[in-house]
Amino acid sequence: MSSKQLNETSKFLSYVLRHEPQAIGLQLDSEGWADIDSMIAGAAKDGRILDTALIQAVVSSSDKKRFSISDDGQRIRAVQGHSTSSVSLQHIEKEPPEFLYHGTATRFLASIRQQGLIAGSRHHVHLSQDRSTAIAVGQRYGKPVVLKIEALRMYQQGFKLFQAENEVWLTSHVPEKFLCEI
Ligand code: HQG
Repeated sequence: MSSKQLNETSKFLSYVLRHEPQAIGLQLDSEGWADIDSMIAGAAKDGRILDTALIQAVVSSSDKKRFSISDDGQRIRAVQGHSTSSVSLQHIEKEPPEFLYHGTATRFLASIRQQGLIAGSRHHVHLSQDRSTAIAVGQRYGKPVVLKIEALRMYQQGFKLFQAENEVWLTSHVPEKFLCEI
């Protein structure tokens, strides 16, 4: 299995498990789970040949632990990052550390100063525990900039914060007043 094949398959799994399951006629339950055999069959109709060994290799090699497989080995899901309305994953609510970080591109800063951080097409705003992850995230959209968020203060004021299985922090909205170093 080449790293190119793993990477392309990972992008395909993100696409169908987070965003467009209907593209291959796949059903996700409200917790995001899909039957692996149905996913393989749906992908095959679309001309994409998957097998369980390839899927398992993608799951175990994912740098960000994007996916998980059920204990019985029958089902797969993306652990966060969804935009599809068919899923409403119940993430664990947690007290965050004092600060969390969000990586974005400089061209979004004016709008972020107006509106705070909004989820856009995804279900949540994504935050990370360290600056280096945030820089990598921001780089995808242009010149990266890292925003520091007063996460604990948000939590103490009643905002809900969640941590996904892969340790990415999630929240609905970060009002501008909780952004520092912006
Ligand atoms: C920006 C990747 C204008 C926001 C990463 C971001 C992450 C605003 C973009 C995960 C804004 C949304 C998610 C506002 C936020 N005005 N722009 N008010 N508020 N934005 O891709 O956080 O590799 O939906 O800063 O690692 O970049 O896919 O979110 O630039 O964890 O597993 O709007 O995706 O994970 O972009 O990335 P995205 P994100 P994977």
